[in-house]
Amino acid sequence: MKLYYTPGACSLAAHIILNETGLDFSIEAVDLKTKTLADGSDYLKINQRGAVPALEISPGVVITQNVAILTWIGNRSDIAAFRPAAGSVEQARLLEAIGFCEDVHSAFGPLFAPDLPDVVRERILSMNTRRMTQLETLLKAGGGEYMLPDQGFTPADALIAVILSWAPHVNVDISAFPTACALRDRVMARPSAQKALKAEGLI
Ligand SMILES: N[C@@H](CCC(=O)N[C@@H](CS)C(=O)NCC(=O)O)C(=O)O
Repeated sequence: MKLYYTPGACSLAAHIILNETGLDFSIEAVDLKTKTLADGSDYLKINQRGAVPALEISPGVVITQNVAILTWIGNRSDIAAFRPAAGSVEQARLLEAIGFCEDVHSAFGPLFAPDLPDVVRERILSMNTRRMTQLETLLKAGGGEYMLPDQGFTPADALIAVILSWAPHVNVDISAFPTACALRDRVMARPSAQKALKAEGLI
């Protein structure tokens, strides 16, 4: 199995979850600006949408989108919280949480664009505050430790932690959301996250 990633991008969540599972995998870096791999080859031939993560699950078979990749990895792990039974409420809750992470993702991702017009930035910042308020409310209601407190640590926690780690890089102050910040810090302190950060050259 090979994870296509860009250091610190949302692909870091799959990297953390792969480390949690102990499954065998390799990683390959993608330059998102040029859409190329380190050897200069064309990443668009691997994922025509040009985004990370992408996961090669067998030679020539690639899946994309965090929700599919995290689910696929979880289903191959022996961690119960990563692989709720098909059709169960727990599975629906996990997919719902990952979907909400993607809502938060879209309130941070566009802020990386260097040429974002002020009016658009203001719109996204306002959505960002709305999403962060929703996240903080959700976490507080559940005791604050995990996005899905009844299910424990899940891939949704890894994904939200990675997304929240972008805040300083896009000059967004999220200190008004202490429960979310604490979750981010707890996830990033896990050995699986530290190992992934090191492998991606971020620490
Ligand atoms: N919905 C996608 C989002 C993926 C995404 O936007 N990835 C970002 C990095 S965090 C990316 O590759 N952006 C560059 C691009 O889309 O060209 C998913 O869940 O995988």
